[in-house]
Amino acid sequence: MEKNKTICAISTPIGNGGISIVRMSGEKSKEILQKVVNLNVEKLEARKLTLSKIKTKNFMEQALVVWFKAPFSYTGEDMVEIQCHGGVVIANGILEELIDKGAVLAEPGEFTKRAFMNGKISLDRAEGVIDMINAQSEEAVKAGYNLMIGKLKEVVDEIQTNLTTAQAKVEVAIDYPEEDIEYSTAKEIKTELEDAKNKINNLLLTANTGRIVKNGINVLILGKPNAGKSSLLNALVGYNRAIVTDIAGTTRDTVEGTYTYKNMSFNVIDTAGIRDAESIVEQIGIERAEENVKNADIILVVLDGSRPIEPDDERILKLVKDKIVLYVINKIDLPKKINATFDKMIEVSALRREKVEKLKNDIYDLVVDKNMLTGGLLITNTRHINSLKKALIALNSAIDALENQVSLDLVATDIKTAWLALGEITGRNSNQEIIDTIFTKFCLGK
Ligand SMILES: Nc1nc2c(ncn2[C@@H]2O[C@H](COP(=O)(O)OP(=O)(O)OP(=O)(O)O)[C@@H](O)[C@H]2O)c(=O)[nH]1
Ligand SMILES: [Mg+2]
Repeated sequence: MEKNKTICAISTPIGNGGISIVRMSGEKSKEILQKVVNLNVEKLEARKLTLSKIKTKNFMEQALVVWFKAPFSYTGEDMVEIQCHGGVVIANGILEELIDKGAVLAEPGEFTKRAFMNGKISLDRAEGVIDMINAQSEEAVKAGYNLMIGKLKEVVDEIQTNLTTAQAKVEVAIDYPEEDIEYSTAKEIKTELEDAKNKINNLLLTANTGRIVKNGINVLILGKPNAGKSSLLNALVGYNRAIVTDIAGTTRDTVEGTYTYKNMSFNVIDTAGIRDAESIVEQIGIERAEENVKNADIILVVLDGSRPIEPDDERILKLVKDKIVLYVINKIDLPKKINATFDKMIEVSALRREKVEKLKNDIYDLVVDKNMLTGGLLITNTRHINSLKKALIALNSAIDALENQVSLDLVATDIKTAWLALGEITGRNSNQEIIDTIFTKFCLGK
């Protein structure tokens, strides 16, 4: 990224629509705008839409233009937005014109990256922006919003204040080495550190819910051939996603589909029926099915209700122990022959789409901790989890050193380490590589 270049990009999706927005940010925004409009840009009031003709190499357009004066813009720089008629040709033509007049095409996420670089938003808040855009469910939007408006930053700043307070007390004690650290001072330091620790632990408690809110809940379907797994996938996603036949061994590879239920997103994975495979292709499919077990948040073990439990079923029952499992007795429209009951089970007919809503509700209840979905802050990002854990380890070590009166220098070092780990979250002290990786996940024009 060249900081002083003026960048531009189309911020709306490419395609036909009512309006497209072309954005520009940097020192030369206004100067470049002047070259494409037929009004005097010096007379433009900041943040006010004005209708103007736009002249490009090959066509004229009429559009709304707005300029933002630094630092009162998204990026913190002078910015221009051109709201033109939707359509690939118009937006591209205007973009090319801006480039021709001196702007350069922005990299993905560069507007937000500049906002971060110019101190407009912290790194975690920028990540909230990506999460909002990529959200697959309303719960994911809520989580992204909280991050974007700075709820995590607020807590992280508070924890860092705890640490700074503790650190100041440690430093004073270090400066007077001839006296033993007073009991009351040690206690005050410990209180700050414990307070910080509690806040971190509370954040980490939300991480599992945060993960499933952001990425969706992984629902894995396992069962012997012909149990009706693919039919169940189709019933859940609401259309014929997977091929269904009465030939055992129809599904060879994993097939994925998604649905939303109660504002959460669910990723369903249908797999090859598990049995002693006849072909190598089927065998590989079965191995894939088995590999998916560890990433599943819940496993639906599909059993054919019109047949007794068979050795192939038994193999699956062994595979899923230690996981959250819902036993789905399928084909209840046929005479019941199955001779087993399970703690968590549901009877359905995938073919007739019967009890599908109840199934969705059971899945939801088994996986989602509703107390966590009260609109509060959730930790949704592995990067944040890692930094919090790093800070926690350092804090435990600091508390340990303090309690055992090891050395105050050690306490100070540990507190510093914790402080730095937390600073990675907000970007107070993140390295450039991490920052670059975060922003490349953005889309163009944001
Ligand atoms: N009567 C009845 N038949 C069903 C039901 N669900 C599935 N079937 C039938 O069972 C057969 C197998 O269904 P699939 O969904 O392909 O089964 P599968 O478990 O995916 O099978 P593989 O991919 O071979 O492992 C098909 O003929 C389906 O129509 C049901 O609820 N009732
Ligand atoms: Mg199948």
